[in-house]
Amino acid sequence: MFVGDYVEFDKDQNVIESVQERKNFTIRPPIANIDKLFIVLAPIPQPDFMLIDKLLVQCQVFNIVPILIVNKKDLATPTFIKDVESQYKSVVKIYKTDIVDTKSIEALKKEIKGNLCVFVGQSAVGKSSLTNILLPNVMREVGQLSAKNNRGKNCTRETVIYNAFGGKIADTTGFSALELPYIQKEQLTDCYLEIKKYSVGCNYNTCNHFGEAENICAVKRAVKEGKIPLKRYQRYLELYKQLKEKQEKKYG
Ligand SMILES: Nc1nc2c(ncn2[C@@H]2O[C@H](COP(=O)(O)OP(=O)(O)O)[C@@H](O)[C@H]2O)c(=O)[nH]1
Ligand SMILES: [Mg+2]
Ligand SMILES: [Zn+2]
Repeated sequence: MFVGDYVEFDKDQNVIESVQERKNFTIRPPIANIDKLFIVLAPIPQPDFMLIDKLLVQCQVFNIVPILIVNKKDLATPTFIKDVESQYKSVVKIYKTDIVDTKSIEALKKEIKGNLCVFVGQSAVGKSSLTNILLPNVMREVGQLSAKNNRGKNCTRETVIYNAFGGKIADTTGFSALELPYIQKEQLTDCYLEIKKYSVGCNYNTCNHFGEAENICAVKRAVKEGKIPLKRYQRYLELYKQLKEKQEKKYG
């Protein structure tokens, strides 16, 4: 059983009779039937962009719509915002929020309607704070940034779903690391939408978009021309390598 499961419940016997088929589920955080993932990041703590990329891959694999929320915009420099936007604006809708400027959070309500939405992201980026503003009647525990290392501690211990704005919101335990879902390395291209877009121009459909020469690989050309963000491409290569090593270990 997962949080988010739809079940047949026998009220008289007080037992769950069956669990309906899941649209998707993730182990970390443990939750089923997610429609939208609200991926929260902030200038502090410093974003783990690899984590964000992995979450975006997870969304593609599990058929979840990702939404990127740049929280603590009150603390963000224009350079920071530009960096995030230049990396992600072509693949995911981005909202900029600040928990004091509650107007900035209004737009999220429309995204929630009709969907089970889950806040994810590093500890202390403001997931619980955002949930508290959206759900003023259920206060969630808000953590403090640790002054020592600016990393924040993990305050939210369980996953709970709330009804709101014609949809559902779940606040989860934060996490700092994420295993990629089990996919073949070849599938990774499809999960990086901007790479997928340009890969149709590669000369061979077996192109892996790293070892090939630029005149053969349209992805490499697009990176060179700045059409694919370099940092995203570099993390794609890193993930590709990780998946390759995993597969070789398995079938070694
Ligand atoms: N300046 C600023 N601080 C925020 C904002 N959102 C959250 N915080 C602070 O960041 C810290 C961590 O927030 P919390 O909601 O517990 O993060 P979570 O671990 O992601 O649930 C708390 O001290 C919040 O008050 C924001 O928009 N601006
Ligand atoms: Mg929290
Ligand atoms: Zn290629």
